[in-house]
Amino acid sequence: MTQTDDCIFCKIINHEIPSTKMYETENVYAFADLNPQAKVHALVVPKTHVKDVTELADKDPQLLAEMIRVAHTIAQETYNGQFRAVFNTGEDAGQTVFHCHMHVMTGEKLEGE
Ligand code: IU
Repeated sequence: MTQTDDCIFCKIINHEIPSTKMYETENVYAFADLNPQAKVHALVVPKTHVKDVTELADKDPQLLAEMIRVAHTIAQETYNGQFRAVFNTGEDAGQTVFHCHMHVMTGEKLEGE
């Protein structure tokens, strides 16, 4: 079994599990979070399996930059281009799915910090 065989986000990227697609490039997939914390809440994920954003930054910083551009595009398409981006990194920080993902919240004026 490879690392990706039991990864739910790899299955979403491969369309083995359905998702509501919000944006896609050759390297990045974005879909609606099932438990939205804002009017628009996307999960932006690299199509290659890396466990978190620190691994991605080490292995492929350009792909990390592409994820930011995808977030900006989603925010432009659904709101005024402004968005909140969160990477939960590690169990103690609230990461529950160990395939790197950026929470992108937008679509409204957000409360809090
Ligand atoms: P976290 O940063 O690992 O805690 O975020 C995981 C997110 O993935 C969380 O917001 C879930 O609602 C979301 N999610 C999803 O949208 N679809 C799924 O099948 C699963 C989790 I599992």
